[in-house]
Amino acid sequence: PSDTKQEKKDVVISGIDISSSFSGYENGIRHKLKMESDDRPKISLWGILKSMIGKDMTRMTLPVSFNEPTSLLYRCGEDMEYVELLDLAAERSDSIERLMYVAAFAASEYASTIGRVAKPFNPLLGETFEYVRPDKNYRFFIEQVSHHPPIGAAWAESPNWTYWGESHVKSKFYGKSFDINPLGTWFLKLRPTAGGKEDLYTWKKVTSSVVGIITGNPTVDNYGPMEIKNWTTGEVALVEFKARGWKASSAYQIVGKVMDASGQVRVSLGGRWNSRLYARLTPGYEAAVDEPSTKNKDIVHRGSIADPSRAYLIWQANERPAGIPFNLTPFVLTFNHIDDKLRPWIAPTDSRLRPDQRAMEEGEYDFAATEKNRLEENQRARRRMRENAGEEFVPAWFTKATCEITGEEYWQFNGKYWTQREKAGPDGDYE
Ligand code: CLR
Repeated sequence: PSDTKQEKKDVVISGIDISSSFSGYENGIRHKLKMESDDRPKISLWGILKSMIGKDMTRMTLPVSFNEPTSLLYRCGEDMEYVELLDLAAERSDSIERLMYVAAFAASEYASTIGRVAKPFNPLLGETFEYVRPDKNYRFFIEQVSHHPPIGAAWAESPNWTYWGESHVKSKFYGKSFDINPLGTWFLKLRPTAGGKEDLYTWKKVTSSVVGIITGNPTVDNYGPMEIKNWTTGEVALVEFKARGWKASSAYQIVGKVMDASGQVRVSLGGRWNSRLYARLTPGYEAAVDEPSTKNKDIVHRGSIADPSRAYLIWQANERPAGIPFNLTPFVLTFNHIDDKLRPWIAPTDSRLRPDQRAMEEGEYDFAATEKNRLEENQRARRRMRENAGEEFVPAWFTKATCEITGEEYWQFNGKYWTQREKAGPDGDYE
């Protein structure tokens, strides 16, 4: 299924060595789904939704044709699409430049929301998803730790950084729009390759919203302020996602600034979350940063931003080839891939083993619907059994902890997933 062999990189380990988790991924990623196109029935969203005003997404029963073959666990894993920005950040010796790339990373995940007005599957309690990229030297892991409300605890690692947080969204259908409010805080520990202190950054995700439901032109918009703070240095980046509004020109727009610990602006940011982001050195003042008219506008900048007279391209969205079923991105379609090498390594709780999501991506919508019902019935039965026995669900791989630096709660990964995986070996004998 794949032509790109993923070779182990010669990694210089400044932090964690994750290469022991590469087993199973030898065949590389897949580049397409089995199915050529999704011939889902086109039903009006408003026709179905109009009776559900005031409801949240988890309480809505929608025909499976409104689903896409992803889940909220996969949607969180999509944060990994542009992790190169974190490696770029770690390589910068100036903390303002590091923060600039971290802000670009925090904004980059929204590019994948374009053209994806579809409901991801709701993960089952205790469902897990692991995703390892030996070619990019990172590993990602997430566990569904609560069902109502739906909460996923995520933990990703690479030698230069650790990224973790709670994927917890509150959603509500208001009639005019369908709003999704992320509640959790995201943490990033960066280990600058030049040495020195580790940086700890935190931020919260912005609001996502499906607009244009009534007019029959549903679109995902992402809007609101995002504050990315470096707790080690006191520096802050403010990034504003502009709401779509009436004018086409404000669609997808981002404006922002990176400030030093005394609040002085050092770098101005601008661009669009669906295409490109630019930065300009603006010591002591703020300036609008827009797409330059030069022919070099597509070359991503990888050095220091030294020249205040020009804007540098710091992030560019990946291509979205037309014709991928469900409008998926080439990145997310690699998630549900499983082959004979990988199968024996993954946990029995891994999302790749969900028959309903598998059926969905293969276009067997009726089977997907009956399997989804069966799994959810089983989940309800397990919950009743727990209740009768007076037990509570305990996540296998995470525990609640409080961050000493920010004072906020987070899900601490116990790390055992990867050691268990290694111990179990290719026979896949988890406890
Ligand atoms: C946005 C980026 C965040 C993580 C995240 C969480 C929930 C996702 C949201 C993202 C994108 C929009 C989303 C939402 C859940 C439901 C909603 C997929 C990925 C869709 C568009 C709602 C469709 C509703 C109907 C078909 C009724 O980091």
